[in-house]
Amino acid sequence: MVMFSDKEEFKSEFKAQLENQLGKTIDSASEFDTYRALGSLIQEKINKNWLKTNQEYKKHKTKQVYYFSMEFLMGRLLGNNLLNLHVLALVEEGLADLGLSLSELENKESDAGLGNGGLGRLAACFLDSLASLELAGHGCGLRYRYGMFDQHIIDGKQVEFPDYWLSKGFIWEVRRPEDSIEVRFGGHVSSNRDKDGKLHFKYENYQPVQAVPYDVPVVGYHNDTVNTLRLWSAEPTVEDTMTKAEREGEFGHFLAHKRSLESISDFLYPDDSTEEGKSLRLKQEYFLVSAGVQSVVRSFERLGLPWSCFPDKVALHINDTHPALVIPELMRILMDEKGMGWEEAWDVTQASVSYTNHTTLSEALESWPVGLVRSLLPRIFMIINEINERFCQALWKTYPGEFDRIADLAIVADGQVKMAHLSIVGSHSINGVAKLHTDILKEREMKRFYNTFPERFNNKTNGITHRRWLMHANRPLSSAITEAIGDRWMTEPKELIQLLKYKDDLAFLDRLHEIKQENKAAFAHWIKETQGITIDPSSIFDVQIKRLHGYKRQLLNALHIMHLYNELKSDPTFDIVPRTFIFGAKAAPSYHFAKKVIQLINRIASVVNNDPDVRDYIKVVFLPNYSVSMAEKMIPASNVSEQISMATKEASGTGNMKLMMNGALTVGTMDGANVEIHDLVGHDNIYIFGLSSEEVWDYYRNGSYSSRAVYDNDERVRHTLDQLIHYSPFSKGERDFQEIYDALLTYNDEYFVLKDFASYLFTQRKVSQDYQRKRQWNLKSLVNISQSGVFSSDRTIQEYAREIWDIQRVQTLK
Ligand code: 26W
Repeated sequence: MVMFSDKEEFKSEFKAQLENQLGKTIDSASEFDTYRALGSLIQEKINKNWLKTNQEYKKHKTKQVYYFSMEFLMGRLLGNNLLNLHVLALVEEGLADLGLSLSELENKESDAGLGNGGLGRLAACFLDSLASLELAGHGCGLRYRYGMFDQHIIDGKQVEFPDYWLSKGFIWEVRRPEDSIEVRFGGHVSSNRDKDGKLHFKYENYQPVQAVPYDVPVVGYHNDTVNTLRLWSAEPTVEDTMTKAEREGEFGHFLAHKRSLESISDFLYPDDSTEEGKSLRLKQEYFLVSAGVQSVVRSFERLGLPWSCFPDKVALHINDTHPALVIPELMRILMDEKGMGWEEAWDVTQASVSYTNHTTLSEALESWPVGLVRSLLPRIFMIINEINERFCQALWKTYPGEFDRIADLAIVADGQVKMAHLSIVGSHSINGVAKLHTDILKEREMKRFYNTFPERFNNKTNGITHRRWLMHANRPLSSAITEAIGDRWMTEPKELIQLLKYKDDLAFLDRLHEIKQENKAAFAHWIKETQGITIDPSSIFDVQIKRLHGYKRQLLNALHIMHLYNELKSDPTFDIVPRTFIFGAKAAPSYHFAKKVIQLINRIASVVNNDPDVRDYIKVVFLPNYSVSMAEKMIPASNVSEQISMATKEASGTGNMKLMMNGALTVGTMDGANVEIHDLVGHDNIYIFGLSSEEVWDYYRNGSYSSRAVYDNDERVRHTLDQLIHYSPFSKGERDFQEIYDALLTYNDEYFVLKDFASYLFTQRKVSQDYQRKRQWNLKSLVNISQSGVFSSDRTIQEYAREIWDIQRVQTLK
């Protein structure tokens, strides 16, 4: 589609938009006005293809994938939409003619921060790849009024503020009240048999809630595909409101009632690793699932096909277990509303649903108390029980007398509904997110399920969209790549491998270096403007950007910086390559230990950055409120990527891929997708350290790890740890970090931080030495960029499309 025939046409349409939509001129409009006008102008253009895409899908009865996720961490959309629509340069130049800067306008958009971290951002990358590959795949999520909390650092500590991202409106969404769906909670279910002996269920006295969809277009790259991200918002139904008002006769009651229903889509739970078991969260999950599945069933019915065709036309994917109620909800609709029998409904459900597991942390495994599920979702509970009964009976046939095994696999046990078990039993495909992670699922965490259903398990190593994370975030690098190898890599990211031709080309390696330096200078400028901190672009930019969690071991990084500080203080001739340590990390508000680590990092920053003896050599910056848009500024400027989780715990990681693609070198453990990065780039182009997964398991098995022994034997460890609690620049004589000290020593260091300390130090020294050998370093960086195409989410999505969803590219759109 040609959007604007040239720059002049864009300029006049843009000016007209400002006048007609906002009643402003270029001179009277604020920057936000111009952002809004530009956004709506682009949205109007998108609409044509949006309609056309939907019509084509309908006409060809194309199989549709619905990606159900409690999180979509979309970030900003303006820049990416312009890129995908092929008008980025034209718009940028047009705006410049009018005295406006596109990047300034982009900064006016609030991040759509509807996710916690990896899982939510993966969902967003997947949507971009689906549309870009002309695949019919849509997102199904919640329209939280408050997204991921806004993090402030006050007195060195994390303080959470609400993220009211909708305050100035979300220009990309379209409210579609005509597609609203009723979702029901509570009440009672009664059953009766008809004259043929068939059971019928009657659901009464329930609380109805209206689910109103807000659709966001998902624009494909240089094609005409526009898919949909459908976000549901909770509202009271009109009838319910009227009867309540009538009955109670008081306005206050009505308002309270309205608020309580709306609260279902009020906020994103800010915890990405511990399952809290709160009833509002269960309401959110069922609300998403019920609205989504009902609306999918509606569209399927419009095709006029028999129900047995449902799995040929629909794939329902669940992003972790949070939307696992898709399984009983589809069963409910097929049986209670469409009159299907159990077996038939079960076959359709199982053939349609597939499930991705994103973590093996036991505290993250969702389970709901039976009493809660029964009272909140009585009919769904009956169906889950029946699924469980039938599953256990089938197990009994295969494994007669094996009570232990059956109890272990049951969906309902010990008064809990186990969502992972429900997801596995109700899906035809179960995947992990990196090779190592999938092996751990098969051989350990889900071993008994794997033995029962080996054909269902498969791996889909994660990926990231190279359009947002390279083409848009790092335009200078992107141009240099295109000058060198042409532009095929943009649609075939594996073509980045062609860059290896330049491994001996000094001029090209220098060019890479210059680009990195320019990005670092721009980032340093941004830090100065926003944080008031001066950082030196000639120092190594070392970044650790991810949620704060014990297993991710930001603490290991922090202890290393304390150690460097001590070395510099005790030996002024200590040979050190200047480094800037940059952190971005949010802690779950209830995760006390993680918050302590944030406080420690901020304490280290204030000590190090203010000490004239060391501040020219090391700097520490903790950037508050890490987000997608901040990541886009940091990643292109990074030299070193910290991926230092305790082996076995990081399912995949995706930040590791973004940083690699932008030429940063990984310091990492053999965990998650680091293993695959290592296998691709080779040992010389990555800095691997620490225990392997096998070694971690060995320690678990023989219980022989003693952090106290490490402390006793390693003077560096002892000195650094003592500084946490004894008088030191870091403790300031207070007990702020006692808990960290205790976790490491009294509680035997759950994540092997001390065990890996020596190896980490050694590796970091090597990093510093290597960084000084510019040519070799640039070569390593080149190898990383060259090999990063494998980690494009286009590759990942092609695998899902072929091996799980059975969908093909929609060529008819061309
Ligand atoms: C119920 C609380 C809760 C919420 C979210 C538990 C667990 C989660 C997610 C599964 C956590 C998560 O985001 N996992 C991350 O998923 C990424 C995408 O697959 C991986 O790259 C990360 O390694 C994994 O930690």
